[in-house]
Amino acid sequence: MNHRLFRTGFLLLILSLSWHAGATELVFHDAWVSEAPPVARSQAAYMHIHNATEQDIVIVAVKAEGYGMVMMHKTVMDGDMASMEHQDSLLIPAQGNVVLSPGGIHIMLMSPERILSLGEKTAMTFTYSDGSEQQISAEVKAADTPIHHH
Ligand SMILES: [Cu+2]
Repeated sequence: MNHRLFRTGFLLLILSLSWHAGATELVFHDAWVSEAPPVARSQAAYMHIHNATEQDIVIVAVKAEGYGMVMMHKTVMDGDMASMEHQDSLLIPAQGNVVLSPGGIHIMLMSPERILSLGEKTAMTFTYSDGSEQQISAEVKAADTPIHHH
C-alpha cells in the first residue's frame, strides 16, 4: 500500500471522527415548501428532523432566504376550526425525530420578497439554543406532495 495515501486516509478518518463527536447538528430529510399562488402572503415548510446525538437539541429561531419573517407554528383543531399556535422553540429529543407536516407542526415563511414557484429553493437557517446554526435547502413542491415515513 502507498504509505502516503494510507497516512492521509488515516488523518481524514481522525478528523471526521472528532468532527462528528462534537457536532450538535440535526439531520433534515425531505425538506420542502408548499407551492402557493403568486399573490399569497406566506408559504409553509415541512420536513423530517432527526437528532442522532445523545443530547436534546432545541431550535430557537429559523430564517429563510427571501422571506422577511419566519415562525414555527403548530396547527391545533378546536372542533372544525383550525388555528395556528406560535411556537417559541422546537425540541428535537436525543435519538428522536420530529415530523413537520401539513396539519401539524410547520414552519411559516412570511413577508416574502416574492412567492417562490415550483422547483425553486430557499436556504433555511436553523439556530439552536447553544447559538450554533445549521443551514439546509428546501425546494418548492406541489401542495399535495406525499409525505414519506421512514
Ligand atoms: Cu402557520
